[in-house]
Amino acid sequence: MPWQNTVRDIRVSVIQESRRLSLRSANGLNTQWGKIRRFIAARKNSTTPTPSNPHRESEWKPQSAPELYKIIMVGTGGVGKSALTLQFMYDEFVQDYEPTKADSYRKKVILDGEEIQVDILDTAGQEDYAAIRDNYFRSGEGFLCVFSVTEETSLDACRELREQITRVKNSETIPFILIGNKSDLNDRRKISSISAESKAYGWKVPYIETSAKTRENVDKAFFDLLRIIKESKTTENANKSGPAKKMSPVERRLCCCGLFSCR
Ligand SMILES: Nc1nc2c(ncn2[C@@H]2O[C@H](COP(=O)(O)OP(=O)(O)OP(=O)(O)O)[C@@H](O)[C@H]2O)c(=O)[nH]1
Ligand SMILES: [Mg+2]
Repeated sequence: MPWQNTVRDIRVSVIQESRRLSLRSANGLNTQWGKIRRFIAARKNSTTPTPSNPHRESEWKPQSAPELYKIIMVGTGGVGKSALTLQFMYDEFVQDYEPTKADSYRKKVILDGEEIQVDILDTAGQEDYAAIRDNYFRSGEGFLCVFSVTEETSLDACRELREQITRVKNSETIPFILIGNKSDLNDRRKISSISAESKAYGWKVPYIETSAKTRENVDKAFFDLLRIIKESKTTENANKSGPAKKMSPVERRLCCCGLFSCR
């Protein structure tokens, strides 16, 4: 029957075509697998370690980013927070007074032989911005609380700010330095070094007198705070890892066999 022949011919050609296709895709797959296998082998044997090559991980020493230290400048308006920050950042004294809203700066410095990155948040001293202080304070690791030695009320403002900081951070031992700025204006001085020192002593924090104008003690103020932050980070990390857990003899045995976590 002619139509039966036609159907048989179609069936044969379909079978032939599908065999040809499956052979081709199998070859293609083989080729792909070959490529992938060769790629993996090459990566395994590669002598140049790369971050994405897990097989050379032990030899790969990535350049770790410098550790970040977050400093916040606080103090009432006009005491010299911005002037101190700009002197530390760019070695420049800004004579004009322009009230700050909030400015942040970042600088790489060498702290006791180790490169670190300092983030400085220069906050607004003006009362208009007092409501947003809590949010800033939460992110800070250390505080330079600045008052002007020529302005009596500015030291009282530091007391209030310290209370706010210790409340927000829920800690009395937060890295904090009391800064008496404008020490170059000695003839206009209203707050003696002794009274500021005794205030700082009561808070168990250091006291440093600075001048953003002459640059006196500017680096000292920032670097002393960075050292205190460093110490506090070290203590925090040590506390996190906690004291070595005492193991029972059974646990010790299991630990030796790898059946119990030794940490
Ligand atoms: N003589 C002298 N003037 C200073 C010193 N530090 C700051 N000033 C001046 O005091 C004024 C206020 O300084 P700023 O640094 O803008 O004060 P601030 O604390 O940032 O003020 P806010 O941004 O409003 O909180 C400016 O005219 C500065 O030039 C200093 O050590 N000595
Ligand atoms: Mg300012």
